[in-house]
Amino acid sequence: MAYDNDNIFAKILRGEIPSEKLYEDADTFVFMDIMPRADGHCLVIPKTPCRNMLDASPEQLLACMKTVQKVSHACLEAFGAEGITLQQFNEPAGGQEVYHLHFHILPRHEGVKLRP
Ligand code: DGP
Repeated sequence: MAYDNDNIFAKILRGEIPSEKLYEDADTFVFMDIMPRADGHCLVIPKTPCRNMLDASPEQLLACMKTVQKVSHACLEAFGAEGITLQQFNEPAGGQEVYHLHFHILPRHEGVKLRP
């Protein structure tokens, strides 16, 4: 499937719409989810165009996963979390709503459910 340059996360990367940035390096960008399902719910995205995991390059996946691990450790400390749930959706049938590859980092506490 084609990549749409006007998706919301592409606009965030270009600075055309604001976001609450948590972390950035040469290859990835991390910002808070606008509809958090847990305290500290954030999104890791590659800086280069990529619709989702199905068309990602190995380099994009590696860069994202390195950042996921780094930011997950930071979330455990910053939010006193006891665990992390990692979510990632692909295509409409897979639950994807924004068509730029992203990984949800959800800090978790024992016995606390994710918000709907
Ligand atoms: P999904 O593609 O199903 O992973 O859902 C997209 C996620 O992106 C959802 O958790 C809400 C979040 N989101 C959508 N629009 C914006 C936005 O403009 N800013 C931010 N920070 N997050 C957004």
